[in-house]
Amino acid sequence: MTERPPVAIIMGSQSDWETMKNAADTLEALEISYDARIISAHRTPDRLVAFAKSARDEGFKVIIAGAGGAAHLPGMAAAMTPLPVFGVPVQSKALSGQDSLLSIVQMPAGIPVGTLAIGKAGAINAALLAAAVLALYDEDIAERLDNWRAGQSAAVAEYPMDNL
Ligand code: RP5
Repeated sequence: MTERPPVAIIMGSQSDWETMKNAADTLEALEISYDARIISAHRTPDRLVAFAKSARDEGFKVIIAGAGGAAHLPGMAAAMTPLPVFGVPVQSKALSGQDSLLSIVQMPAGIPVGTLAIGKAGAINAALLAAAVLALYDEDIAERLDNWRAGQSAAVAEYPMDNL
């Protein structure tokens, strides 16, 4: 039997994939498998309920949820699963993602959504946080995450240069 991917990346729309692909690419760099799915809280509510209620039994350990505008997807998912949910505010056209950010971050006490930065940085960091959670119980992932971070440090020059 193939083991289920530990990370689910869900997003409200195909249009979110450009942003959420950064989370997927980061997980791939860390050799962590994932399932990416389009689940809209308002357009496909039944799909959301089915996914969120079965996510733990399906073997997922962490959920990354990206949405834009009235970004209720991460909060609704978190309401229906005990798994950690990391929310990525997708940059919206109307309000540049401030609407997404506020609607994800301002969860009333009791149902947490770990909220990241708007857009690409948030998607990458959601994947790194997911990896850090998995690394608590998986030494191989911990080692790959350590190496990834060391590589990032090594890529930063100590002195600035002209005309790069
Ligand atoms: C949200 O509405 C999605 O998360 C997306 O960011 C936003 C716009 O969706 P589309 O109109 O591009 O499908 O549900």
